[in-house]
Amino acid sequence: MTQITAPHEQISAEAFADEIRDYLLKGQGVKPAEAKVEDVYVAAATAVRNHLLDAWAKTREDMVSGNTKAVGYLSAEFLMGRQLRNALLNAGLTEQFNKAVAELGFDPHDVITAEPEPGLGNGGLGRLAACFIDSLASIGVPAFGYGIQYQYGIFRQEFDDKGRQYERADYWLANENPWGHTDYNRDVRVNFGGHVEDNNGRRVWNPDWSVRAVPVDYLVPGYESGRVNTLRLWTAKAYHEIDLRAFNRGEYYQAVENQVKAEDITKILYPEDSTPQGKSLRLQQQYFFVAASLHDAIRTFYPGQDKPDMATFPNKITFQLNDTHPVIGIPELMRILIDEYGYDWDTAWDITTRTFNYTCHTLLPEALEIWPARLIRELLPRHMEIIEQINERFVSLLQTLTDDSAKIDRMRIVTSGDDPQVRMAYLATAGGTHVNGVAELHSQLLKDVTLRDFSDLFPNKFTNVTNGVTPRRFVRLANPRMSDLITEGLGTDTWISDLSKLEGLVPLADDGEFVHRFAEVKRANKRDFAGFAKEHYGFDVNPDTMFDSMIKRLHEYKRQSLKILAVIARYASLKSGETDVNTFTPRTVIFGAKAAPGYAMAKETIQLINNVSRVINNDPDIQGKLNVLFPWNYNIELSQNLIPATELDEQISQAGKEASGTGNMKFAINGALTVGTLDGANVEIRERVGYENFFLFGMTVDEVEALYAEGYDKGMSRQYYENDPRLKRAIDMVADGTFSEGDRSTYQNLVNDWLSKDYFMTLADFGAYMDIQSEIEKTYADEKKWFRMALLNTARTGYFSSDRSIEDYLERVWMTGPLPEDPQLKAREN
Ligand code: B1H
Repeated sequence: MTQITAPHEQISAEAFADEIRDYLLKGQGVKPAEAKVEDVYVAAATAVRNHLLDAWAKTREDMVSGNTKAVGYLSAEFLMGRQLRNALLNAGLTEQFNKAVAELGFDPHDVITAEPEPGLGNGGLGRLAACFIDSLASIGVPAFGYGIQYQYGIFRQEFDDKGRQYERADYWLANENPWGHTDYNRDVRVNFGGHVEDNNGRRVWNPDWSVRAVPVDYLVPGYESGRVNTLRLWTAKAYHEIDLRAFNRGEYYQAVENQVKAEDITKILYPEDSTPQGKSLRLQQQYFFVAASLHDAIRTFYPGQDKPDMATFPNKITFQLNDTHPVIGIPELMRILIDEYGYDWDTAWDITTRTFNYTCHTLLPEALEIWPARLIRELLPRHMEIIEQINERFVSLLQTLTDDSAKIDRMRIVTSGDDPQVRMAYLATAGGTHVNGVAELHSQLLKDVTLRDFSDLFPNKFTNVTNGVTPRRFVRLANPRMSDLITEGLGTDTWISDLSKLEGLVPLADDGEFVHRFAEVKRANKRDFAGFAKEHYGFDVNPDTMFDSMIKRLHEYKRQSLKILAVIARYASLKSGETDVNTFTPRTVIFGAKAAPGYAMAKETIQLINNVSRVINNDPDIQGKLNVLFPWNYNIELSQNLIPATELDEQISQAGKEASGTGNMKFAINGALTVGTLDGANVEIRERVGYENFFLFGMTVDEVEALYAEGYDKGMSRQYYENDPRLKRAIDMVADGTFSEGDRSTYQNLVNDWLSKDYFMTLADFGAYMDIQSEIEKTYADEKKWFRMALLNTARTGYFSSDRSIEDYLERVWMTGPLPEDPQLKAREN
């Protein structure tokens, strides 16, 4: 097979060291002997970035001059993680870097970890965007990621002495940022407010304030593709930063009011995962980045043209709406086409609907963004007019398709009544060509439930693209030992760009020696994690225990409380002697989770986990056989350290609530076994790894529905509590102050909820969960069997590469593909 690799791979370690020295002096103004590790990080990042610039310019040029439609991935979040190691890998410069840095007297690992982690996302949705742009570049598809450079990313989580979460600002830009290039010369004016006037039948928007959108460009190098795409994150600046007259009057705050108002727009990431708040500032953020991006795409593809032929726009670029956050782009493109370029409505609508596609990431009704029309009108009066017109025409269209007036009413984009609301998911569905869910089950439920009326009338709009994760970051970089073993087993490393090749490991599951080495890799990774946990958190971790992890945002539907109740139940049975401490399978249970700052129930759960940890870890009766760890501030770095060391992965959401999950994929590929419900992508993971290699438990979507129909959340959960002594004992311990130094009020909300509502059916699934945990322990006792199953998980989950997701988008949604290969790039035979 021929692989394309970038020409710069030829550079020697000595030459790379010279470049670093050069940037140390020219950039940082220091000689190597004076350099701090932070200086070396900046200089090395600059060096690797500079190696990518030619390919970056060439990729842009080929994109604009060629006939390959580009992809614009519009996303309010890109959770990138640290860049240096990834850039080195994709540019083929890792070896040179390691040697060069050592030559300069530094430890490569220290240089890598000097980089602050950019946390410009909440969780899965933002990380998915980061995986997708890596895959787009690796496949060689011309693409832009468009988003926001928040000055403060997701908050830094800390715990107080009571185990409660508190949040600190994440000022990731406190030091030099060698990756982002602020391009002041390609700024865009973004307008807000004001009113709309009629001028001889033409609508004219007179805004009353504007903000300067300045792009910060990040290079997105493909893995051995020689292609480098752009992640363009916008930052907000004021046009008039200071009011000198106010300043001279001594009104210092008023003097900078304008600057504050503008810069506030990109100040901070909203930390809500799945429950968006209908706040004006959030709408400002959304419009700000989407308007700047659309404008940027038009000027990129029609350089120097005042009246471009916008009918060709959908052939130049296709925009993917990552959830509803960028959906205001639909009326914005309509406004540009009609008001600025003079197209008639129908032509504009045709262009617009062919330009956008929409990915929905949820099933929770509260996660679907709904904006009060009043708020949109105040900030974007012309857009609200356009949305109303879209709605009217859409309702007329529906009237030609159905006589069912109740259905038409349910499908309105703008609801009727005194305080009309705009349903952004409906606007996205009506205003684009395709709508996709993120796993098979999720896409099916979108059609059957969430967007059922739409799927009845427009069945061809709907499709599925199952999520994926990048094998570069989450296998090759996170798990070098396993990567080497895979390469040895397959006799090639081409699996890194074609993960389906992992299938070739299947026969090795019957090779005892290979399975043994696979187990050795896991053990070594566990020891590494123990070291990491000691260094960063001060935890004492026993690597001779089963590593059982649950890492994800804290949300009731994900059911961290099911896990912690099971831990408490196990603790109680160890305490009472029902379970023998000496024969029990020792476990280290690891949680990582941030709670939205205003989500009280989630915060109480965090407090409970921390206190269960404190009590159990310090109980001499348990002899260290059961440990609960809760490393704070779960982020990409922690995930890259923990996932390769994990043996059991918990994916235990209530069926029908997790759209996909992507952590589940990262764990399975890295040889952890999953205990999970039939939810999200778990369903497909189980299909692929084989039912016998997955620990399934719990109710199905249909069973959940049936139980709601019986009135479960109207008080039935109490029966489960009364009927299962293990469950009763665990909940009683939470209620009686065992984990709150005797205070019975600490977990009152949790306990009351479990016993009166329990909407996500934690209690109803508890018995099945305890049973499967016993089975897991039995299996774990048979080490050969366990690691054979684990190897089969790795071998059969190549499908969950984000490269495959992107191929599916290309074929089902975007109708485009890679750029023709660049003859300037060197071909490497494999
Ligand atoms: C997902 C979100 C989300 N779904 C609102 N929805 C947000 C919604 O800032 N907000 O308001 C932020 C994020 N995130 C996740 O997307 C799903 O829960 C996962 O199941 C899925 O794997 C992931 C990627 O598709």
